[in-house]
Amino acid sequence: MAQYATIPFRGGERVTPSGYRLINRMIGPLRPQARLDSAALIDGLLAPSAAIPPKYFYDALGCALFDAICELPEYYLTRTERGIYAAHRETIAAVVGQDRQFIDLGAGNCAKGESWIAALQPRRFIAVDIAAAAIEPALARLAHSHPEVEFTGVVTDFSRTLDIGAELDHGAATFFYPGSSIGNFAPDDALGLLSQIRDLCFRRGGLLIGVDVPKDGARLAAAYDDALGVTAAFNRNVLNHVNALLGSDFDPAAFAHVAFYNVAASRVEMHLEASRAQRVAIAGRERVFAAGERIHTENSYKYAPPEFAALLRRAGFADIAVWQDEAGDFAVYYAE
Ligand code: AVJ
Repeated sequence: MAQYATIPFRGGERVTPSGYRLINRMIGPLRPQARLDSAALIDGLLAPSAAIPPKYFYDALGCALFDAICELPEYYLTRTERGIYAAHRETIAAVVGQDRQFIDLGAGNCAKGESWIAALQPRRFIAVDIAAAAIEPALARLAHSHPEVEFTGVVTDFSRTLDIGAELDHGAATFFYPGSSIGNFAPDDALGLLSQIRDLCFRRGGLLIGVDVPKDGARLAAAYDDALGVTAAFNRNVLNHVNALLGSDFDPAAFAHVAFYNVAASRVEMHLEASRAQRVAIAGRERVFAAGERIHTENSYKYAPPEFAALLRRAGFADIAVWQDEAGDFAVYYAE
């Protein structure tokens, strides 16, 4: 059974100007499974081809570095998606519908979700993220500037299961999954997550999702290996986070950032490459890295619109609308 620890956050219970009682709250972590998770993390590090799941990027510094990545000239994703929303705000809002519960998946700083509040007028805003440190201050800010909306923060790792059903009410729901975060899942796992979202939409509702599109490999590589080295720092910082979680002694400076577009798999891959041979102590074991050996830290899958629409249909969605920027660099879908 899910365990719930309810942490009150700024706002608590309050009465809105129009007399509604709203309860703002933080819930989670759902399914605390720290033991299971660190066992999987250790297995991944000790495996012949070492890997770290990308969810470990997002400690406090990782969240700050990701926010910086979104401002980089090379990282076209965030600003292109924002441009699509700005250009089609009214049309999208008419298709999505107002007065719903709005579930912001992987909400982070909630900036993209907040940009929809005025147009969609959600009754409830539920921010779901693995990083409490990111959503808690964001929700405190939003609760202050949007007194008519009830805010809930749910801290959970939905990379395996999206078990947020208990936090939803019976009204129609709009799921929001922006930023091409779905790209972190291999296609089969993406289908699994989309199917779970589809199951939670059964009482009327839909999914508004932003997904990156395959393009020139050099542009993609630059987006994930910027001139300032912010993405390199973001990638290396995962080792600081792992050290904090496991007590391991990775030296982030001894690993180089590697990012490239794997055309055959239609994904950008990020790796950390050992600059020299080294030994790392991990949970009472020793992992020897040869010079040039890599730790795989992220896949970021890209989908052409017909492919992604087909994936949505396989997940059980029927009506699918797509909006793109003029260059076709990014795509936004609403699926019911
Ligand atoms: C948050 C997973 C969408 O894959 O583009 C950014 C993460 N990694 N730069 C992405 C990321 C390197 C980002 N997602």
